[in-house]
Amino acid sequence: MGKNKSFEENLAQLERDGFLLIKNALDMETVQKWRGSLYGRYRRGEYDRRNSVGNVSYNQLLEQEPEMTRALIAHPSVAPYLKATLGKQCQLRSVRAHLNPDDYTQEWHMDFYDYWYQEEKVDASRFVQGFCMNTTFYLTDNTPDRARLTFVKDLCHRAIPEELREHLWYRDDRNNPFQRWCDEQPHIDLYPMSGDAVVFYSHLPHQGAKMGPDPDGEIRGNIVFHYQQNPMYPGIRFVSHPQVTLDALGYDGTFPFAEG
Ligand SMILES: O=C(O)CCC(=O)C(=O)O
Ligand SMILES: [Fe+2]
Repeated sequence: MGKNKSFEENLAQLERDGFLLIKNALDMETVQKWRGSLYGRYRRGEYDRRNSVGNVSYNQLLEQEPEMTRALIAHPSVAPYLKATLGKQCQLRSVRAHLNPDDYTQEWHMDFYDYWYQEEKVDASRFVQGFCMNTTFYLTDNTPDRARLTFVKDLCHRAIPEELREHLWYRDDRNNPFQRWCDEQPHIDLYPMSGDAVVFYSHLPHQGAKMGPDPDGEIRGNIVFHYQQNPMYPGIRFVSHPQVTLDALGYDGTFPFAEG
C-alpha cells in the first residue's frame, strides 16, 4: 500500500477504505528522537494516563516537545491527503502519543464517535457535518507476529447498527456488545513499521494490539494527530477577526451551548 502508487490511486483507496498506510513517512533519525523523548518520559513517570487496556498516553507534547511536534503537523508525508480531504477547513484538534509497555489489546473504538449523529446531536435546524481524520505515526515495528492495527472493513460509509450505539464509549469489557460485534466483522490488519504513518477517517472503528513482549529497548509506540473540519478557517471572509475573543475567553469559552 502507499508506495509505488500514484497520489490519485492512494487517495481513491483512502476514500474507498477510510484508511491508507504510508510507508517511510518519517526517517529513522526522527523516529529515534521520538523514542528517546517518550521512553525517557515513561521512565521518569511523566505521562498523562495509563488506561486499563495498556495504553500509556501523552497529551501535552505541543508544549513539552514543541519543535518535534510542530514538525509533524500536516507533515509532508500526510499533508496531500489532509489537504485533498479537508482542504482549508482542516484544523488540528489534538496530539496524543501512546506507549504500550505491557500487554496490549486496545478497545475497539472510533476516535470520532458522533460522526453519524451530528444532525441529531446539534438540535438545530441548520447543521454542518464535520469530518475528522487521524494521522498516526508509528515508532516501532508492527510485524505480523508481534503487533497490528486493525480496522473493521467497509464501515467508513455506513454507521454501526443502531442498537449498538449505547455501547459506544471507552470499555475494557471484551463482552460489551460493540466490542463483540467488531470482533465478529470482517477486518483488515495493517502492519505499520517504524516511521510509517496511517491516515484514516476518525469515525472508522479500529483496534491496535501487540502480541508478546517487545524487542529489547523498543516499547511499542505511536503519535496520533487528530484533525477536524472547521468551516471558519483563516481566509474565509467575514467582517471581523476572532482572535480578540479567543484571547479573552479561551477556545472553550467561545462555545456557549457546547456542554455535553
Ligand atoms: O495502538 C494503535 O495502533 C492504535 C492507535 C489509535 O487508536 C489511533 O491511531 O487512533
Ligand atoms: Fe484511535
